[in-house]
Amino acid sequence: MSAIRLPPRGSVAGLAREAESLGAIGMMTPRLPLEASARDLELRGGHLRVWSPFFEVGEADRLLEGLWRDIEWSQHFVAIAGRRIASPRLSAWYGVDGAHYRYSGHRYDPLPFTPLLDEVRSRLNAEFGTSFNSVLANAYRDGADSMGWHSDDEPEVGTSPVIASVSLGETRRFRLRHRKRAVEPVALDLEHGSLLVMDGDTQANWHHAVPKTRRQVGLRVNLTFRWIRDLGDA
Ligand SMILES: O=C(O)CCC(=O)C(=O)O
Repeated sequence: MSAIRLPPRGSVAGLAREAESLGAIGMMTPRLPLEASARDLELRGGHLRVWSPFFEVGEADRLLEGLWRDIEWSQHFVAIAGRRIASPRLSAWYGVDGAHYRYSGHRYDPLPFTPLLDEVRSRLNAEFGTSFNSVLANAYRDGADSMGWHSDDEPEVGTSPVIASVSLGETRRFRLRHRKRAVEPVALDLEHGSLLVMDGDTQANWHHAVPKTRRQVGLRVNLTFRWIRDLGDA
């Protein structure tokens, strides 16, 4: 654990705004905690909601340490221009039986949820009335780790998926750009203990990325919870 540079303690700056219901999104109707620090970002053909913080700092520290320790991290591969490239971050795919996930030409079979992942999943499902049954965990070890432009639009997640993204550890910039480049891009700094929910047609209309940074940054763990619709191939 000594190799992990944990984020400084102290409160995570939040944006005070009264939370209100997200309303019906797809088949799910999230209920938001009234005390949340939330802000909405209405995008052209998409919608984001950010809670910063969602987890108070002690809880976020506990999750960061425990997830870094417990998750079976490995390097995934992405296909770029016909070449198989090692993704510059560590990842792991967890889910219920049958929650297979395919991207860049590879099928990932789910590992069973660790207790901590299940704790976070249960918390989100209880807060929002969602049915998240899988999560892609990502570890960005330093500023050289990154994720390129993509959208979470694999057929398994259906149309207009709700993606809940938990960030723990170092703040990293999250960028979005519209598929039609004329639309103004968006950038968010995702802080320790924050939650970003992307819903509506965000995945259909926007790409997102976590670029490399020259800043001296340590570990960031990110969890993107999804609902895999088709569990038929368990
Ligand atoms: O690390 C993040 O904030 C985003 C991760 C992501 O977009 C993905 O893994 O699909």
